[in-house]
Amino acid sequence: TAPATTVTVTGAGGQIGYALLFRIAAGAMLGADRAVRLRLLEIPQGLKSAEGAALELQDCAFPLLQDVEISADPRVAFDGAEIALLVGARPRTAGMERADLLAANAGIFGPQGAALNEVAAAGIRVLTVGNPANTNALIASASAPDIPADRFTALTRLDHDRAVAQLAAALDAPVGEVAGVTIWGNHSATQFPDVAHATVAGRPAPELLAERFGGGDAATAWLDGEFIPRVAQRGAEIISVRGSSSAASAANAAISHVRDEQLGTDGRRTSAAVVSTGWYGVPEGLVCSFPVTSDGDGYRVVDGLSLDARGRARLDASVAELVAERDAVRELGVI
Ligand code: NAX
Repeated sequence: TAPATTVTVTGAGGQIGYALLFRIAAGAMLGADRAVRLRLLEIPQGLKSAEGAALELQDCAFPLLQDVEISADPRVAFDGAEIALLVGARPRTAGMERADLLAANAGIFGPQGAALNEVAAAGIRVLTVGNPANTNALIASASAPDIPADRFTALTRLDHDRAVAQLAAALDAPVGEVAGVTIWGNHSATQFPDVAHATVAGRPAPELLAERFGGGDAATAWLDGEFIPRVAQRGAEIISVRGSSSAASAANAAISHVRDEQLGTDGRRTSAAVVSTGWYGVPEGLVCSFPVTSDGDGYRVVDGLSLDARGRARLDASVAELVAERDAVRELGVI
């Protein structure tokens, strides 16, 4: 049997952590043949909650779970890590400006990036879930100069899966028949969920939407007026209905993201935020969501998909937000 894989989860005492740990330990992320060693990072006030989760993990007697360690020190929790899920972040509180939020998170993701640089395993891959996810990933990557930038990604898979589900529902099709959806840009309200190259049961989604809504213009009106806002604001919808933010679906998306990155997608396209090297005109260095595939050794951006004027404008608007976030972080002297 292969040696156990060391997986570090930050914010492990939070609600996404609670929805994530048990599935990782059960083999949902790396497969039923890979043992895992869990390292949980929390801040002091979150340690008890992480300890409680660790007790329950023990009670599950997962055959794949080799051990669980908890720490409030990133250099301990990231020691030997092969996969890191950066979930813990500073949430926006009332009256907090964007610059304050970026600064508070820079104070988390900067030191965590530096600790990863120092103590993680050579093959480390890092997924940032904590918001603002794209820019937090950028900060972590910039703070880890010895780790190749393409090892850092941010989660837009939840947005992707939401888009797949909404498209399937609109066309009354099984979700498994939907392929080729893309989330472009920032994991924020400016994101662009794009179905221009999507297919449903092998047929182009734009054609099916035109049939469903009675013409191409009506289909575009639905995309702009209902589909995109629904997907982009689904997080707020969940909060208003559930009373707290998405947790199980976010954990599920994080697991799918890492599983596809580690085990491959068999040519299937998905979405992930990766460090741009200039794809689709997105400035180099920004952590931006793109269409990606994985061969089991990290994500590769699918280049050369066409964007019409409407799509280009939407991507440009989201990229402008990423540039503004990067510039704000630069002004703070963090990157
Ligand atoms: P919770 O508040 O339930 O849990 C966060 C946990 O992180 C807490 O236990 C806290 O003590 C811990 N923490 C805070 N600072 C830390 C640090 N420096 N080191 C280690 N741990 C630290 O939030 P939860 O609902 O679990 O959400 C976690 C993050 O995911 C939030 O930033 C949230 O905005 C983000 N999300 C991102 C999504 C995405 O698609 N990218 C979707 C879901 C979610 O909204």
